[in-house]
Amino acid sequence: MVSLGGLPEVRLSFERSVANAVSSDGMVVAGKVRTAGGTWHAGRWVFGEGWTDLASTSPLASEALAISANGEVVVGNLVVDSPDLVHAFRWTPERGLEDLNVPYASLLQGVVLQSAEAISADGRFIVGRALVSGSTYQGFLLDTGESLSAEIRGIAHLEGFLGDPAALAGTLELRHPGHSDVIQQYTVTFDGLGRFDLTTPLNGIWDISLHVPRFLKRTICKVPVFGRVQLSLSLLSGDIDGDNEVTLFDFGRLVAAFGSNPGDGNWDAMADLDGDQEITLYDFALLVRNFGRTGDE
Ligand SMILES: [Ca+2]
Ligand SMILES: [Ca+2]
Repeated sequence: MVSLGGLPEVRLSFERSVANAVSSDGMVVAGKVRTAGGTWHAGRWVFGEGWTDLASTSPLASEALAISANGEVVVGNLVVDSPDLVHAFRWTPERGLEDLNVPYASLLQGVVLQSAEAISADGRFIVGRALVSGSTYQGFLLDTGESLSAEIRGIAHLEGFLGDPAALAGTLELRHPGHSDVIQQYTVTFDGLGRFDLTTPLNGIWDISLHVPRFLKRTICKVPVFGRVQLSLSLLSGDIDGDNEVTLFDFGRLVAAFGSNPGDGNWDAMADLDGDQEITLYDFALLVRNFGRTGDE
């Protein structure tokens, strides 16, 4: 449990903050903070940084009620100096605090967006309370038409591999859960520790597969890809011919290249399973360990 405190300059207030919503990784919170002037303002709390007053330019009250999965879009309501009394707002790091009635005025026609109460994980859809024709309150669903990208960060544990993972390239596939059709494919490169990082506009629940030459494919099912996702994948070695099984065909290629070094006529880089630039008994041992195995679908 973490106590979220309040604004650093407001230490003596009995009520200092209220938290209403949290990002998918738990690192960013939206809510309200008591200001030095005693007003509640919409606030955004970031782990390790504390609260920021999102409405510091206004003397009037506001409150953040919802946040996108990546913590970058905050919505809520703010008191306005007009007969409408209160308006829905959106805050982003790039655009700051915006009254939602302004950028989407052409979609509203007699409707005043008074409070934004929830936002979809990808930041595209906002719902809340609207005042319609000045007479009734109704829920609203606003399609902003703008989705946030999601970030997939991962680490590939490459069994028995002693070479530099940065010299390898892998293929990462997104498929709908339980389906075989690949919806999107990305080439991933690794750092020296096998870490990779990519962004995708395809927010959703995905089966994610990683294939790296020499290794059996690894799939993680039903990964919620919103905001920032962290994956850890252990890849088993031995698939020299790339058919996602370790069989006699892989064994045959290893035997044909046995004892070779780069530059030799029978050198086969794929058979160098441990990546030490020689085809030796160590490569053979990796193949034997996984003989008969099949990679994930
Ligand atoms: Ca194979
Ligand atoms: Ca080797």
